[in-house]
Amino acid sequence: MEPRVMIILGSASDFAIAEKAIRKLEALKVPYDVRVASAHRTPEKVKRIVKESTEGGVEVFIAIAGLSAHLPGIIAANTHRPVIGVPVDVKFGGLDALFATVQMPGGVPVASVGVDRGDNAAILAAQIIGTHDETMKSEVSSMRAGFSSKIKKDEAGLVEKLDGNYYSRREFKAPDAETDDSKVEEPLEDQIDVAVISESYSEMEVVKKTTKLLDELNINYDSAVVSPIRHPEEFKSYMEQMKGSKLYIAVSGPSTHLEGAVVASSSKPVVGVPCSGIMNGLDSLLSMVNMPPGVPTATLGVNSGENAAMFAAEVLGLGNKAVESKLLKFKNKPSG
Ligand code: C2R
Repeated sequence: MEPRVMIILGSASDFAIAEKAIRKLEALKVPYDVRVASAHRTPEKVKRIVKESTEGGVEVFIAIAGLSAHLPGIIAANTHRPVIGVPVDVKFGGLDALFATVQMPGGVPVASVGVDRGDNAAILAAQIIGTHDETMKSEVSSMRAGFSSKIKKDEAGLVEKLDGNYYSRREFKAPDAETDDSKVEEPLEDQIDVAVISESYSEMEVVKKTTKLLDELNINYDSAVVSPIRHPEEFKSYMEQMKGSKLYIAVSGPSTHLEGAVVASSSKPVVGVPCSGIMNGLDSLLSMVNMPPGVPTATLGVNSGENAAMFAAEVLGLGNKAVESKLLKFKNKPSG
């Protein structure tokens, strides 16, 4: 069995976070390997692992590092496969590692998950592999199907503890089934691979950076402005129309409700681009990246529309040779 996911730790001291990833990869039946190598202490070892793993068929890299986390960036510099970074809380609640992981320059994306969220990195890796592997896709969708029964059980346990005089319980009708967009009966004739969604025209400049590069990379996409807060029904019907797409890119402003709504409606990978409406985008970045366990967002740097397109190409390139070779040509072009 060859590893499909390569986990690299900056130090053995990050192992508690790696264990969370390992447990999820085991549950989702994804073959993986685990190595310790540091961009600061052993850069040649990092390069060797990344280059040989890429040639050997590893599909996704997970880089786990704290402090000045340059490891994910160095991995991304040496592969055209998707790299997921997990910032570790060693100091400052992990903010130092988060910024180092997520704020990559244009052309070299690292998708960050929340601080210490090794579990979400593993789920995201499985979602990425699921874009071209049906078995993996259904593993992720069965995992998500377990959310309803878990929440029902957790709620029942909590309700048992409530005994206030004014506590009065109301009964509700059974909810509709949660969405599962992993099953599309008929592949659409003019299949859209990527849906680029934003919630307001204020994010249009960032959206344009994404769609321009998707065009250059010959990736077919749809692009729409739909707000799940202002027009929830319109949002629902757009997601329904796009359910054949392989992944979503959510370009999201303050409070990032859009990205949260897309993640809630889909078991496919959701690439998130936080935008700098207020607080220079810090609020958007933090609310986007720190998703709860089970529902990751592949978060890129603030306003990094271009990196969203590059990351999408890395993901789609796993199952599409034409996208992969276009991406390789693009990456090898001297940059200005
Ligand atoms: P030690 O416990 O080995 O001193 O490491 C590691 O990921 C760890 O969280 C302390 C922290 O330093 C981090 N580290 C990096 C890198 N190498 C080690 N961020 C790197 O290359 O980016």
